Amino acid sequence: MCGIEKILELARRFDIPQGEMTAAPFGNGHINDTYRVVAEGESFIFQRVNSYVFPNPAEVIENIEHVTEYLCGIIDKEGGDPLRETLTLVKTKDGAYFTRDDDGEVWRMYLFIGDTISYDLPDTPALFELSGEAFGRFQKQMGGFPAETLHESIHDFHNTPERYRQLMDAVERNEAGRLDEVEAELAFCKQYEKEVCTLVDALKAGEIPLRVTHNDTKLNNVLLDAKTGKGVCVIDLDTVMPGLAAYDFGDSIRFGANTAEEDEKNLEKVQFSIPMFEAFARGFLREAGSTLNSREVELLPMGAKLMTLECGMRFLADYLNGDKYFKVHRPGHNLDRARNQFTLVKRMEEHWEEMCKIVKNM
Ligand code: ADP
Ligand code: GN1
Ligand code: MG
Repeated sequence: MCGIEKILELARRFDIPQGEMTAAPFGNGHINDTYRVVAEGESFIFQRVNSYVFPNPAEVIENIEHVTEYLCGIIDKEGGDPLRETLTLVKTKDGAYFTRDDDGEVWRMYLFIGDTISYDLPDTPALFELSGEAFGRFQKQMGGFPAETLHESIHDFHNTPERYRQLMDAVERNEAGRLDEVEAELAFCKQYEKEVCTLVDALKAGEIPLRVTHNDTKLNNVLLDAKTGKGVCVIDLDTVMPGLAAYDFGDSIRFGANTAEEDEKNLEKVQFSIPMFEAFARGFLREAGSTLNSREVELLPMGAKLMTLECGMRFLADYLNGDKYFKVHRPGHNLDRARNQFTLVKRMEEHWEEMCKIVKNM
């Protein structure tokens, strides 16, 4: 993290009121450094893009520029408010969409979307249904976007067999010397060596199409209206890339149908909530359902299972690599997260028939 003085100096390069200005850390993201800047009473989100995670931050911002411009047009046509319903990048005084600090790190700014809440646990199925609607709508709105114009901001981001391979690489290297602690977790992952290929195999076989997807659809990446709870804006567009519908559906379920937070250490609290699953599926399919084929719908529960397993494998690999990717706030944080995700996979398996039936009946 940088000192506040330095952040204010960087923020002043942007085309915002230049009088009294404050900055404070904001939100619970695992990747970027996020601050709320208040300039003469007007709020902005100011972020240092994580250059370890995104080796080419300029390309990430170019993607966001194109995606938000496109969404702006769609929202306008639908009679909505583009300044509230999608992110708006703020330009620097020189007309650029980002600036670099002395270390070469990239900083960008967005309009702050006020009177909204982002949750780390959904309060009720009704609220989670609204989040499902928001991500389903995002997928529908992006339906006509020329996918080939997007940079692949992280190569093989949700390629689950590749994530499995990266975990095995991390095991091989044992960089942080932590391998002895994770025997049980590794044995758990190895049971899924074949199953991790299910979604990419369905894509290769032509059963399901590549779409423009968000790829990071956790609940705190959608802003909900503070009064009505309605989904206002899908944020965190760094990973918008070609992907599968099951990725977006699955990642939301991974986060929101867990009865505990993602890093809860008491694994008895980690249960799979069928009412949450059902509510999200209803909201998501209400918006995106008409654009999905029957095999895509059928594979949504598999998306939930594989995104949860994959995220657990990513946390575990990062633990073995010495916590370089995800921000950690305590020793063993990534291992706690991995154990939590693997417990959730087990819980999903206990509810598997029910999950498939719910989706089928929709
Ligand atoms: P990360 O990639 O680290 O998760 P995000 O872009 O998701 O970073 O931002 C972190 C948090 O900041 C979000 O969860 C949300 O609470 C808040 N946030 C981000 N953008 C905005 C915005 N434009 N308006 C209001 N809050 C925002
Ligand atoms: C990261 O950026 P954030 O905190 O919304 C990660 C996701 C993981 C998630 C786990 C770019 O999401 O892929 O699922 O943490 N984002 C990136 O909480 O790797
Ligand atoms: Mg985020």
